[in-house]
Amino acid sequence: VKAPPRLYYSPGACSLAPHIALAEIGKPYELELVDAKGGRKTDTPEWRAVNPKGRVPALTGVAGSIGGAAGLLTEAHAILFYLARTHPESGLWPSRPEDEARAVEWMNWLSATVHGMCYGQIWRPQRYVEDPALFPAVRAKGMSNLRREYAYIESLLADGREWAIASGYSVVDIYLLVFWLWGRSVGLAMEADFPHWTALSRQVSARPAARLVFEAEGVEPI
Ligand SMILES: N[C@@H](CCC(=O)N[C@@H](CS)C(=O)NCC(=O)O)C(=O)O
Repeated sequence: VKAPPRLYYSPGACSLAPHIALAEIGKPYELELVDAKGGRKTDTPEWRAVNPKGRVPALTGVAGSIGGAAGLLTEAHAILFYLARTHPESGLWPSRPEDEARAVEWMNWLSATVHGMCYGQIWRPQRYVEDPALFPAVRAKGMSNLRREYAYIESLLADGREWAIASGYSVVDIYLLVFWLWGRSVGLAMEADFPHWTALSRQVSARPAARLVFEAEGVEPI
């Protein structure tokens, strides 16, 4: 019998998305806490021996290797894809190629531009410049980049669609919920300025899976 997958996570981090996907799927899984806000335990030799990237999320039990623990899968996008794709009954991954391509399009952009660039600048300015005196300027630029990308997300969701991609509820909506929560945590007026995105995020967060995970990670519900 195959051991249940273990998700390495930090409360409220992007690992929240695969955590909700696991809860949606409803099969047994294990959790291992890597860090509670601050990023210290992610950048230790112990954790890098497991995940050389020094980040969360990571999922066990997937054939292959990225140079750390055998069978470890990293990248929120890849983990969401894998979980949804291996549990077609969950309906979390679309089946038509054009919908699949849209899901990849959303998740790649959210991961690289919104997370990697904007939140990297806001939360990890030391990745961009050495001089701490310049951190406030990097953070400010990150916030203005974020506002532009968030306005763009809102404009896409304002066309009357119920979910991010045409085929219905998917891992993309779960991923979008994480970015909604992060917007709230950096002080954006999410309800007032992003009403369509807020409606979508409320639909996700009202589901039993998200409620369970909010409770488990101590995330304030929407
Ligand atoms: N590209 C990766 C980024 C993962 C990432 O940056 N995770 C954050 C939490 S949201 C993290 O582990 N930060 C700790 C650190 O950078 O030390 C993904 O999408 O999974």
